[in-house]
Amino acid sequence: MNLAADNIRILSAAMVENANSGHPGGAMGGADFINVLYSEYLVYDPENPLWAQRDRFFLDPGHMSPMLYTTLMLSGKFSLDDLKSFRQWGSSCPGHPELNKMRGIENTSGPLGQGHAYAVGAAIAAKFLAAHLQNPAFEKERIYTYISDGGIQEEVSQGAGRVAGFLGLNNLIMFYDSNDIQLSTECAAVSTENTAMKYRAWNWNVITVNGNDITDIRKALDAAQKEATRPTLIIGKCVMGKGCRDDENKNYEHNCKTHGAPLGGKAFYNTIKNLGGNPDNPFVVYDGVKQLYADRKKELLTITAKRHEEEAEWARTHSKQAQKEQEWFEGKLPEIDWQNMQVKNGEPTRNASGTILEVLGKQVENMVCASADLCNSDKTDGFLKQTREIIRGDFGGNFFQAGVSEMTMSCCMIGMMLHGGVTTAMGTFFVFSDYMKPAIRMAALMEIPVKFIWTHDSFRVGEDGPTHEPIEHEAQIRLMEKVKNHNGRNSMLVLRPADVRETIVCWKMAYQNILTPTALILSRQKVQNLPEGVNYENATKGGYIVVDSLNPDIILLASGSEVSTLVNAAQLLQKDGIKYRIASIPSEGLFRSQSLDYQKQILPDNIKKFGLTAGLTVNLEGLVGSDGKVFGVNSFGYSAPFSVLDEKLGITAENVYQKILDYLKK
Ligand SMILES: Cc1ncc(C[n+]2csc(CCOP(=O)(O)OP(=O)(O)O)c2C)c(N)n1
Ligand SMILES: [Mg+2]
Repeated sequence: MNLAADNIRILSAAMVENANSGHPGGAMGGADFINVLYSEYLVYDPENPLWAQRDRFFLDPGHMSPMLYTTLMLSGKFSLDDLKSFRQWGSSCPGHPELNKMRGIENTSGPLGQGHAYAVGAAIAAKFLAAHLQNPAFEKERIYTYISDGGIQEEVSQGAGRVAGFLGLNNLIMFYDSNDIQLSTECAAVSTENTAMKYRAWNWNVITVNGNDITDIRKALDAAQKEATRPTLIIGKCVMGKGCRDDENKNYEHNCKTHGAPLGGKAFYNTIKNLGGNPDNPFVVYDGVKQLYADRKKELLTITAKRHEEEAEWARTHSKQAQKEQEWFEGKLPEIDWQNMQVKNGEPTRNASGTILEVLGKQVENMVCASADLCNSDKTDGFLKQTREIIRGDFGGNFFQAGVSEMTMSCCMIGMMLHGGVTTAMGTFFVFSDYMKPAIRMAALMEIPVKFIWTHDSFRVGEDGPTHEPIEHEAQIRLMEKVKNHNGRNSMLVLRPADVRETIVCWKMAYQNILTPTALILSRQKVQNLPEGVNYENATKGGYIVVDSLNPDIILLASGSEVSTLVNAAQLLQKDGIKYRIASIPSEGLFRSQSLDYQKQILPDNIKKFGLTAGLTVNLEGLVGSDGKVFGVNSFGYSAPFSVLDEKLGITAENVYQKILDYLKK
């Protein structure tokens, strides 16, 4: 076992040296734990990486990727050549691990703190599936995660720790690589907290061990596996850069310098020698280590053969649930009768979403909906009405009360989907999407189709004032529509529907989008329905005509509630004999993905265009063209009733009409 850990250390250091960039120190300290985990504890099927009830390992400090790649290489998922291409163009070993379940990488990691929070979500998913499918196989599943000083310090760990303890996630086992060193300083320079006491206060089982001692690690893992009611934190006191020697062959352990740079020349040579390797040919796997992992593979094949037998037996006696399980893991969702969805006309679009969520709550058994303590405001309580809350000891509900922790909620929902078998949506106020952005970005990068339900979408929040009034948020989030994911798609779908009927179509798109995250941006205030005759189905093109005339003099365009403001302003134009077209653009990103022909059909070049937005004018500047005009709100909002704000900020039919006339006169 010690030979294997040293082998992981040698290979990790060699990968970084070979790439001439990377992080050797942390990986070398963590080698003992990851070796014990993969060679003795983690239960996975060497022949089926997607086995639903496999144990999962979520790495938080992605910079320690060399130890993960190396261990996965020993487990047969990577080759030595892969390790040699670490951090190079096209390599399967990018600098920080990127989601690749077929190769045993359960999550993308790098932004510290998020990785272990996904693990909390995955542990919830495992318990949810055990309860909802009544399948005991999910009770055998363990979620392991690995956190470091950086993750412990990141704020999201506060939410993840609280949630895991509160829900009593005893299927969650977290190893904390407590090496007292971080990137630029020793940990003592920034913290004196008692981490063990902190986690104990959150209802965790906390065990402190020598993180480089195999016997200690085994004992802790054994105890963690037996824990019946709490998540376990194993605080492993690890030695940063274990085995490292410097240029002069002096001890180079416990040193920040090994955090993020190759050991370099002489130091590398001395270190590899010290660890028993050959500095001139470090990319070698020792025979004994090969044997260790070959033996483990055999063992795993026996373990999983037995497990698969039990599962097959269960499936025979529970054919309906087995069928469900398969569909849930394939991501198949029940057909929803969107055509006949009933919503109340003239209501806020958040209310329409609430009504839709009632239907989803009734019909989508494997859906988990969450809210960050705003369910009665963001209307996710429509969903809650149909189910009950997930609580400690009862995972038979479908609603996750995340508490006031938007980023934790986001990570948990992403983690549930990384686990598989569930689909997720979550609500909060649009302005607080700021607290979620790091997780939104990761969902977009990993292509996880979570749904974000953001209500209170403009200054029309009103009396609560500028702290609660999103101004720049639509522009911010629409940037994600412009970023392509690695499959060439818009990395996110962002929809802001114009009225309750368009909300149905947008929710349908969100529901059916299983390739990227989707955002629904919804109004707090009532929105009048668009005129009769609108073909709402065209919203699936991202932008479409809602009112038209022959040879229009001007095209008016907007998203969300401003479309109906345009409809009212246009009625005044009519009196002046001005002919207009009104386009609703719920998603510029989706609209720009249509054929150029279609785009020109809706927004031809030779007609003047006027955009209206309750946010930054940049929201629509790309749509109106260089001679177009956008009227919007380019300052923070104010505290006042929203009808007063409408007047003061000029988002009224009368004022917009005047602005259109001014523009036409130019
Ligand atoms: C959210 C976030 N902030 C900052 C960083 C940059 N960063 C990478 S590792 C690290 C700290 C490393 O300390 P630790 O987690 O203890 O890892 P070790 O030095 O022990 O390898 C920092 C600040 C990051 N990756 N993510
Ligand atoms: Mg550290």
